[in-house]
Order: sequence, then C-alpha cells, then structure tokens
Amino acid sequence: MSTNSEAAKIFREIAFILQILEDKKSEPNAIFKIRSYNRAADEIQNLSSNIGEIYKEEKLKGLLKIPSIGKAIGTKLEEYITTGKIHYYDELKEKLPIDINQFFGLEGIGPKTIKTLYDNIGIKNISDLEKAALEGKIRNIPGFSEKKEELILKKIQFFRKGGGRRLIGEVYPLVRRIEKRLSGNNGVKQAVVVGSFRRMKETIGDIDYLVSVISEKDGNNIIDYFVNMAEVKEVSGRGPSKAFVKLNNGIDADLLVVPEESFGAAMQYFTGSKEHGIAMRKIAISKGLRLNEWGVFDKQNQRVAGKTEEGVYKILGLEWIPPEMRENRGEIELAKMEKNGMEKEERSRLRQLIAYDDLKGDLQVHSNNTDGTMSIEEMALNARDKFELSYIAISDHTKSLRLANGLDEKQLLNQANTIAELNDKIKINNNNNKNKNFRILSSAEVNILKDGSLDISNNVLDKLDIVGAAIHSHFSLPIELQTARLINAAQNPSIDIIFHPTGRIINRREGYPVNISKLIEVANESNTILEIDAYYDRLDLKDEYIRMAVENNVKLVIDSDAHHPLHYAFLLFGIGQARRGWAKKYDILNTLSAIELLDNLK
Ligand code: DGT
Ligand code: CA
Ligand code: CA
Ligand code: ZN
Repeated sequence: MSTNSEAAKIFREIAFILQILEDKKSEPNAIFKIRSYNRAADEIQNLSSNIGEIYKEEKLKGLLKIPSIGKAIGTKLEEYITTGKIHYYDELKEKLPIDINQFFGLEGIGPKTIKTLYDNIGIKNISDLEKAALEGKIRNIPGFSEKKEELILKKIQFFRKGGGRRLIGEVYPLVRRIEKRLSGNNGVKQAVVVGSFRRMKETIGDIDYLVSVISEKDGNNIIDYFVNMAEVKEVSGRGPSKAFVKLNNGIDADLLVVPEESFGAAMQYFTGSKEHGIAMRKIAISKGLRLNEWGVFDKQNQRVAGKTEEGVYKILGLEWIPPEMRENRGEIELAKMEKNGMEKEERSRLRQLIAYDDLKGDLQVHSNNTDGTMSIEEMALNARDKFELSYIAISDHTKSLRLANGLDEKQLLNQANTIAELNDKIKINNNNNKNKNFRILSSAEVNILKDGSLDISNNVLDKLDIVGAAIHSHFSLPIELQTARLINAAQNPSIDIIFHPTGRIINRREGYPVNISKLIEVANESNTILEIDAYYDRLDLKDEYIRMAVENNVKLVIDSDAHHPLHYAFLLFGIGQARRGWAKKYDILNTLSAIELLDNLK
C-alpha cells in the first residue's frame, strides 16, 4: 500500500527540483507551484488516515478533500496510489540526476547552491559534496569561499550526527495506526508501543511493539500478521516470539510477543531507557530480587511480579514512573516510597506531571494574514470544535519578517479589531456547551531585531491581549550578543512570552547560541514566560532546559505554532516534551482559563 510519508517525500522532491529547474523570471508561476507541492507534502504527512484508504473509499473526490490538494496534485496522487509511480516526477528526475533526498537534511544548502555545485563539479550526493569540500575543490567555485567550504563540512557533520533518526511527529500517525490494528487482532490480549516512542523522545531510532497472547498459536498468528502488513517493505528476521521488519518509509520496527504474566515486566524493560532499566535492576538486586523482561523473581526463582508495570515498580518500593521521565536522571529517587521526609512538592512531580488533556489554549497560532494557510475564523472554529480548546492567540509575524508577510503597526491594530468582532460573532453561535466561552486573543510574534530591539512599538503591543517575541535572523552572532537580544526582549514590559527560545530545528539546524541559565534567570526576574514550541521539528525548549526553567520557577506555555488547523494536533508533542522536562500542570500557564492566564501576565 502507498504510504503517506512516501507520497509526501515525492512531492517534496518535486518542489525541490522545480526550485532548481524553473527560472523564476521566465516562469512567474513557478513559485506558486513550488509552494503548492510543499504544502501538499506537509498535509499528506500529517493526515491521520492513510491516503490509500481514502482513495479506496472515495477515489479522487476523497483526495481532493485533503487540505491544499487541488486537481493537479490530486491526480498525481491518484497516479501514485494506483500505479506506485508519478510520471511527472520521473521526468523531472531524468532532467536532474541528483540525489535530492540526501540534501534535504542540510540546512542552508538550498536548491541554488546544489545546482551550482552540480553544474560546476558534478556533485550528485552528500558523499560527493563532503569529498569535494575536504579536497578544497569548492572554495574556487564562483560565489563560494574557504569559509563557505568549511561551513558546508560543519553542516554535513551535524547532519551525520542525526544518524537517520526520525522525528516523532513524522512517524506518529503510522505508529499508532499499527498499534491499534495489533490490539484488535484475534488472540491478542494487549498491544502497546514501547521504546523511545513511548518515552516521547524527539527522535525515534526504531519502533518497538510489545504484544501479549495466551497461547503459542496466537503468538505465531500475530507474528504472521505483523510481517505481512501492507506497511512492511522487508522482513529482516523472525523467530517464535519476535520479528524484525523494515517499513516502507525506511524505519525499522520490532515486535516482541510475551505471555500475559510477563507483559508488565516486558513493558518496563522495553520502554527503557536502558539506563533507567539498569538502575531498576540494581534496586531489585539490593532487595534480594531479580528483574528481567519476564518478571521479578525471588531467591527461589518464583515470579513475584510481572503482569503489570505498576506491580513491578511496587515490589521494588517505587511509585509507577511516567515513561517520559525514565532516563535515570533522578526519577527513581523521586519514586521511592519508603523515603521519609521527602518534600510533598517534590513527590507530587510524579503525580502532578502535566497530563495530555490539560491544555486549555494555544498561544502561537498563525493566520493567512501572514504565513498561515487559513483565516482567523477558520483557525478559531477548528480549535474550538475539533480540538476542544477554549482559546487561541493569533500571533502573526511582524513587519521586518518580510518572507512571512509580517504585519505592520496599522495591520496589527486592524487585526485586533477584526478579532474583537469575531469574538462577538462566535459568542452568538457558541452553541457547543463545553467551549461556550471560547475566545480569540489578539497577539503577535514580534520579531527581535539584530540589536535586541523590537520591530513594533510598545504602545501598539500594549493594545494586544498577549505578546510573544522571537528571533528569526542573525543566527551566527556570538552567544553574548544573542543572549543579550533575548534578554532585551524579556525585559521589555510589553513582551509576555519568548517564543521558541533557542531556534533549533531538530536534525537540521542547531539553533543560535544562548546562555540558557542567564535567560532563565532574567525570565524569572521579569516574569517572562518561555515557550515550548510543540511543532515537532522544533520542540524547543528541549527537555533539559524545561527542567532548568521549572526548577527556577519560570513559567512556561506549550504552543502548536499552527499554520493550519491540523497542526493543533502537535500540542501532544509539546506536552510530551514538557513531561520529559518534569513540568507539572502548575508550571504551564496555558492550562489556565483565558481569564486566569491574562491575570497572570506581567
Ligand atoms: P531508539 O530506538 O534508539 O530510539 O531508542 P530505544 O530506547 O527505543 O532503544 P531500542 O529500540 O534499542 O530498545 C528498546 C528498549 O529495550 C530500550 O529503551 C531498553 C531496552 N533495551 C534494549 N537493549 C538493552 C540492553 O542492552 N540493556 C537493557 N537494560 N535494556 C535494553
Ligand atoms: Ca526503539
Ligand atoms: Ca528496537
Ligand atoms: Zn517563529
């Protein structure tokens, strides 16, 4: 069956090749075409249903219902689903025999650079590029320099470190879909995904499924089912109780089958992390027990726990620990039950960790007034009706960010007026009880300029409900200057939130250098909120920094950075990240109602 990620990949490649081949002057429409292919790729990637299944049910008509898919792209998608190929794509590939996919991961090495490198010295892939850079062959090409050559090498190294790990958001729908199908299989008692995915790591090396069955025959059946799934490209191995496969999108998936009485122990073992597991086993030994993936055993080799995960933790004297915290970074100490005198506040971290249904609002949402794809009203109604949020803040970009069509002072104030009118309009038909107080907040993602000043004046910002600021340029400034820019913004009385504070894009760019402890100190003093950007290629702040912020009483918010209503679904990854950083509900301000939130701003 065709997978969403494969189709998305092809469309992204088409966009990229068009960027290289189309001369923007002679082909003024190229830019729109390129954008359409990229948007289509994003949408397909993030769909919760499989394109093949959509097609089976509704044919082309179903495909055309996917946001951003028009007739031209829709028919190509149909061709891909029915024949496995796209003729147009093959033609483009013939014109440009470059391994485009390899270059996607390299931030800053765009289509134009690749074309120049191909035309001048025939570079077709990353190995060619690395070799040429090492041999000093790039510096002499017009437009390049020794410094640029060095930068290319650095980027290749950063990319290699990522080592083929997938972003969690990229594989999430697929992983859950398979998990659900495994659960529904005859003879299967329980099925869960474990490993780094269950721990909500930012990137996933491989996918690990665990299944419990009653009989050996059921075990055999489920393994048969697993290796024959439509998503499987090849079977790397299978035994009586396990199987290893490679999926169509290139990621590996493991399946392990255990008897019911071992399910909890196996869950504990294969959820990891390895370090957490090793620490757990030491505790078992200190209590005269033995812990492995089959259970907890006493000196007589009797199984004393193993059916449930809670049971395994309990017999070791521990409270159950949320998977996101299992990194052996102090969580076991926190979970020790017999420990006397432990601060209530500390203990409650395990139980009061922010939960996946705790968020009431989203404070970074973009509309089609700038680089979003939908109107403010569409973004609002989707948030209210499909995601059950009680408020969103429209935080469009500001004027100095020209690429995103940033708003100037006048446009921002106009937008705030439109929002006030929309709120009145929405109130009238807020028939849906649960979110009857739904509200749109006026906001902005104010651009921080090179010197740390803002591109919108405070008297305009003060007319908005809530304001965030962010860095979008001059990434290569040294750490002192970069930190000073952020501090300047944080100390501005009109700025409530620093959006995506380090600017990283996972596996693609490191972000700008920031002295994070200094920023946290200033955020605390100035009552500035730091954002966890839930868009899955950002997840910025990372877990360590969240923990630092929380320990220093800095308040956080979790935002989707939505440019399309479907992106609200990404809030999940931000919550996972917050849990990995030990944030409690209390630490995250958008768990409050809109009124309470606004009351808590500086
Ligand atoms: P990944 O796949 O690189 O994103 O990370 P994980 O954590 O999913 O690692 P994976 O798939 O190699 O193994 C799944 C879990 O199995 C791991 O989190 C802990 C457990 N595990 C695997 N190998 C070992 C080991 O050698 N010792 C211990 N204690 N546990 C292991
Ligand atoms: Ca794994
Ligand atoms: Ca694995
Ligand atoms: Zn931004």
